[in-house]
Amino acid sequence: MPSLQQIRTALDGSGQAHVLRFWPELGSEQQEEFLRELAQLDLPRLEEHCRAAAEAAAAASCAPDRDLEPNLEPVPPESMGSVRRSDPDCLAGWEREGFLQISRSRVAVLLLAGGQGTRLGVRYPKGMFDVGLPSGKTLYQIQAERILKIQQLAESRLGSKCTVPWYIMTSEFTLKPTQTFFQDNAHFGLQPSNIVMFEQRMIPAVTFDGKVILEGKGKIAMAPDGNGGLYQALEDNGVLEDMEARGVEFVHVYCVDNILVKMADPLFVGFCVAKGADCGAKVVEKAHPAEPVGVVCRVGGVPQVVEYSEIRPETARLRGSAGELVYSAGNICNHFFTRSFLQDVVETFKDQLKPHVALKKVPFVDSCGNQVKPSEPNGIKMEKFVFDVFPFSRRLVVLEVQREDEFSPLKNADGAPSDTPATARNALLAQHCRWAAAAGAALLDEQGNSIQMLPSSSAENHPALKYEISPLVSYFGEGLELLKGKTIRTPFILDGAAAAELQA
Ligand code: UD2
Repeated sequence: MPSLQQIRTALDGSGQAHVLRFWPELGSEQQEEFLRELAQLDLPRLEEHCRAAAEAAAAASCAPDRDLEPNLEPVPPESMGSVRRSDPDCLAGWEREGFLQISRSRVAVLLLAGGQGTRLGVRYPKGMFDVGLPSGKTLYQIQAERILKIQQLAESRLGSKCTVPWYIMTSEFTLKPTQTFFQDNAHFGLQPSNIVMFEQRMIPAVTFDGKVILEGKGKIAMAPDGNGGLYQALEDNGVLEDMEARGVEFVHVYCVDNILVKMADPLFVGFCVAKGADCGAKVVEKAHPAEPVGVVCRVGGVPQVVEYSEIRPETARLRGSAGELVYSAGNICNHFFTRSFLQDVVETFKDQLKPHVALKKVPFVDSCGNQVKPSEPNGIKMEKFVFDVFPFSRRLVVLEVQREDEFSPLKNADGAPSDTPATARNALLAQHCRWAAAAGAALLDEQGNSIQMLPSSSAENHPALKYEISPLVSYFGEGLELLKGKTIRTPFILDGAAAAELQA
């Protein structure tokens, strides 16, 4: 670890001497802790980071990139697949391919869970959030159980025991609580050795004039380096070597907050493998032009995602002759990568990823040592995005899936108009009712009235349904023959015990 003197010299040399302004006021324990934090900074590159942040913020002022828009085109049809428009044989073929790869233990899932969940407003990792399902399951538990189930399905289809390792990228904010939560819950039945948690880097927030922000007298305002920090984190933590040792060839990367995420989705994996792709993205048709999802498209002929914060509203609103949005391929942060592509990114491309600028309200201590909570943005956070490697892909494919089956993210606290605990919960419960109805069950609400579920019924039609199917019973609606001809009154949880009772 560098000494205080070495750190002081480096800070002085990069125009950041103010960072140690309150050093003499700190107690010895605080000094020790601060020193440890400072030692983790990338001091040789600090000056460049601060200057780049200030310049990028000044240039962009968060306005969209003017050069981007004239070169924008939708994804060409030959790179697209669609669950809705493909014939059942074709879908079954992709799914078979995916199951084959899973059964050979060649597929891993990788969770991006380093975010701070600021919009949701909780002080613990989002994966630990309980959206209020009848079972009380958290997002982490649902995801763990889907892994258990997909392993089991692949085993029973192909007769070979297999593992889907779960890689979880955390940050300084989320690593410890996530580890403790998994331990306290016996890893939700998964083998602890098949869960690999690793940490992404943190970088300092900077003022508009390029100064590192002090959050406390002995604390720098640090933030994770964005979900595109993944590639540096893969290298820092030897994750690709771990994948290679396990024989993993394909990685399904996803974000923590989509309650409907299909872990290691055999159809998506099989689609990407069958198309010989090195990168894949799942999309849903955008709900409306301002929906906060990136748009998968091409820029100057190269595949890319243009993030919702960076597309001009007038471009997002463009419509084709039939009234459809021209840029409708809404990114749901569900990606496929081959391990060899990730290896190329880590070895060759990752330093070419350009950070994106976000202007944020960052609490700080002023020069007199007073704590200030700004009401206007005062700081710059630089983030890399996970999909910014798409331009390096040799073959990127895009699979459009059905929103009501696969996408309901938890972003905001209850009370917000969208993407809340209530909308996530209702989306899952409505899906489970559709599965039960499709399997031939008659459903009654709490008053005993019959519920009519159509294949297209959504949470909005039936907000109060409380019929939940454990992922340990069904991964995506399969295996529910036991419900045929049964009448079920909600609230009801179909778990292993209830399934055994129904079959008795
Ligand atoms: C993400 C996508 C957006 C759209 C939307 C759908 C990115 C950059 N944007 O936007 O295009 O697909 O999701 O829901 O992917 N995370 C980290 N480390 C970080 C920051 C974030 O691991 O430093 C994780 C975070 O925990 C979450 C995921 O990345 O699982 C997405 O982060 P977000 O919720 O901030 O992304 P959002 O909604 O702005």
